[in-house]
Amino acid sequence: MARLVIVSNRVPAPRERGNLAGGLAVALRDAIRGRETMWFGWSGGTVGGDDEPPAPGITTVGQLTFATLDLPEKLFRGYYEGFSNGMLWPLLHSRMGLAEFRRTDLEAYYAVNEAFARALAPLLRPDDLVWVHDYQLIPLGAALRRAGVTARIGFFLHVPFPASALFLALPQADRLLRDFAAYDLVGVQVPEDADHLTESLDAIGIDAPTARAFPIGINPKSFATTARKAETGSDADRLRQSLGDRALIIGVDRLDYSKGIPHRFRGFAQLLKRFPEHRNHVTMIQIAPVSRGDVAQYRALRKELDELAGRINGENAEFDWVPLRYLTRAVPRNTLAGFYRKARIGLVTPLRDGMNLVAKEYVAAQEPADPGALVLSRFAGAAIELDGAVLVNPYDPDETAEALHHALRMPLEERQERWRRMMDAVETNTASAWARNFVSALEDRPARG
Ligand code: GDG
Repeated sequence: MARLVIVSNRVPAPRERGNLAGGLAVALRDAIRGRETMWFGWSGGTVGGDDEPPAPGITTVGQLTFATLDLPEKLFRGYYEGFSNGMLWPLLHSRMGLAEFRRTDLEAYYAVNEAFARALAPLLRPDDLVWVHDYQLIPLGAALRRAGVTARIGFFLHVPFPASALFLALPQADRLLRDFAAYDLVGVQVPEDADHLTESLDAIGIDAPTARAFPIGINPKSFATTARKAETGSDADRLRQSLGDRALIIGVDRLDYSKGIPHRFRGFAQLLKRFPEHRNHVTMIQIAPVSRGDVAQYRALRKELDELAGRINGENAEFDWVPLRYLTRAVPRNTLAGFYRKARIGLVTPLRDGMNLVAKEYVAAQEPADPGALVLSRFAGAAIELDGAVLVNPYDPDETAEALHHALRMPLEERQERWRRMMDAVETNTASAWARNFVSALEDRPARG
């Protein structure tokens, strides 16, 4: 079996390496099992000055080798906070108004990708399968080719790809698009992203492999087990006691403007205003761990949410009922699973999202005999598979309020029927199926060497 080489901006932290606990690591666990694998990426550390980064640190745990690179502080800022998160993230989520372009950031982005390639190329063998992840590393494939790498290289974009009229507003968009031609396989979440990418490539006449949709998923069996166990845990117990017999609505997102959290809060406020029969009978909890707190747009969002949550509670609370509980801390994964299971409604309303795994986790966590309902944005990749959800346009708080009202009154039979349909999808497109399908599609590509 060919060796698998995974490249992502972040690699699992040393303490997670034994059991691969974090996001992408969980998804890749099955693809890695039984296969010699190297995982290459940024170490999480920076070094002073603008110098060439030191040689990668290499550690091996069983069949898995981690190779991680420290990055020069200044380059890192331009690459990560500047171009990746300050420019590409908003652009790829169709939020050009939030994007900030600086030529120096673009150059840092390319310089880091070149540094990654210089450090990685000597570690590669011609028959490796190299799998590059996400928008921080679009130019890596081309940089590896320049360094003489002939191995098969695939790229997967975890976030959406916008319509070409929007993408082509990016300064030097053609340079970035040309980089896709170095890959043997390009994967995106849903067919719409593939169409959009093709449209941009065609617009400037680039012959790159046709992008294909590989919808990412979770491991529903283990998540359901976690949720079932957590249901009797002390956190779920405290939550239950604090709610009394009120229905729970849950939202869980990194604190990110793509997730539509302010719109969601307004939708909840509209529910209380327009359908007052729910007042004092429903409580919403929003878990939104702070993310990218060094980027100005994220600080502004946090401030907006602080004010909005304060106002909604100020205007609606009773002396014995606080309608909205808002936490900017992360909660442990098993606690989260227990909370999903307790919630009558999962409220997932991104303005734009590649897939959205929270929607799938909420479904997997439900009790089959008495499942909750999912209210889901039609602009999440997950909406294509989860057609048993109540779909909303998240920009309209009234539509969200109406969907919540409908979901809160949904009869058991309808909830069961919708849940079964969603669970079938979650059980089909699992994390392991995603990884297996991508790796085997890459393996099917002819070698270049
Ligand atoms: C990107 C794309 C795509 C959240 N809060 C806590 C917590 N989480 C976990 C959730 C879920 C994960 O974080 C978030 O995943 P999403 O898919 O919802 O969103 P992004 O982080 O934006 O991910 C997205 C994904 O990549 C994969 O390709 O689906 O579209 O944007 O697993 O449960 N986990 C814990 N505590 C929290 O407070 N433990």
